Amino acid sequence: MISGLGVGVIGTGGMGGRHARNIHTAVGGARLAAVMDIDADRAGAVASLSGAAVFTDGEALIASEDVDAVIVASPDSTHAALARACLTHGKPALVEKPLATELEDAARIVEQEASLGKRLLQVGLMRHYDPQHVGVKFTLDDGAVGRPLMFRGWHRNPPEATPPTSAEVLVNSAIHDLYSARWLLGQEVSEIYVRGTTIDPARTDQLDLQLVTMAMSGGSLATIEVNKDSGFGYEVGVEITGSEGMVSTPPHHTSVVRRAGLMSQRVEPDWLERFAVAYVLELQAWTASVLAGRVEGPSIWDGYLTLAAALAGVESVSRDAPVHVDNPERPALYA
Ligand code: ISE
Repeated sequence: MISGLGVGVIGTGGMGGRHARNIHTAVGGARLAAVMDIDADRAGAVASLSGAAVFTDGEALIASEDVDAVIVASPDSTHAALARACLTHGKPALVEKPLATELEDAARIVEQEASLGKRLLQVGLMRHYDPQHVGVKFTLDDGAVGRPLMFRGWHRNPPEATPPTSAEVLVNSAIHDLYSARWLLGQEVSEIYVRGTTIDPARTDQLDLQLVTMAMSGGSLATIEVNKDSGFGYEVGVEITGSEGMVSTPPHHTSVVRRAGLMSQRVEPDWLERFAVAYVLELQAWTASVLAGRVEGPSIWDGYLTLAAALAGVESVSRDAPVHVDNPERPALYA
């Protein structure tokens, strides 16, 4: 008999493909049981790693008896319905960010999970597992730099074949930094103001460089620079100013080369390389928590609040004004 948590992965693009490989090669206690993609060939190539079953329908994978837990890594607009199907089938799931693209859908998922009375879902807000971010969190929680006063995040991306819309820059990318600000400061976003500019003049109204300014519920300030076409590769970091000092993530963790009068460091090309370790740690922690019957990582409440802030940011862009962010009372399940 094959043992281990049978994991089904929905979506086998860059992120889903990486999750499937990590489940197969790097996560003890889990096995790749099934994969789903509307592109059956792409799903078949990933399934061949482990002899996993291939599906072209997400709900059929979720319902499969051989699937104990699910990873949802399909396009953003499909996350909400698949998250709800996992709850309906009582299957624990790691749902990639954003939890949903509409706030009403995210609220419905929160209600559905709350009615079950226990957490089954985790959201793929994976900076939570990046050793560099975790180091900053430890320093802050230790009180080593005093009371946190200001968060500054930078998030520079390589260009994409289809450039994101202004809204996608916030809902798909900046959502990670919104989580980092909330998690590291231990405060919610109470007001957001976003301005943007277009990097390539050939594009029309796509604001692919955005500056996010926020007021936080505990009185701290926060800014995020999101650049979707950096021209040099991928770079994500945070810096926090405290009342007694500052703490930041280190620069790139690639080797430093000194040669011919120059000192240089290779820049990671994309998130799959920059966060390679974090993706493994995320799945190891998720699998262990599912096996222990206690899902613990970033919750759908985090998914809901980060989406609320990102969508308020979208509204801020269109109104060119600061927008208040509603933070409803935290349900007991997410205390
Ligand atoms: C992508 O979907 C991710 O999750 C990456 O972490 C982020 O840096 C990138 O901007 C997103 O498009």
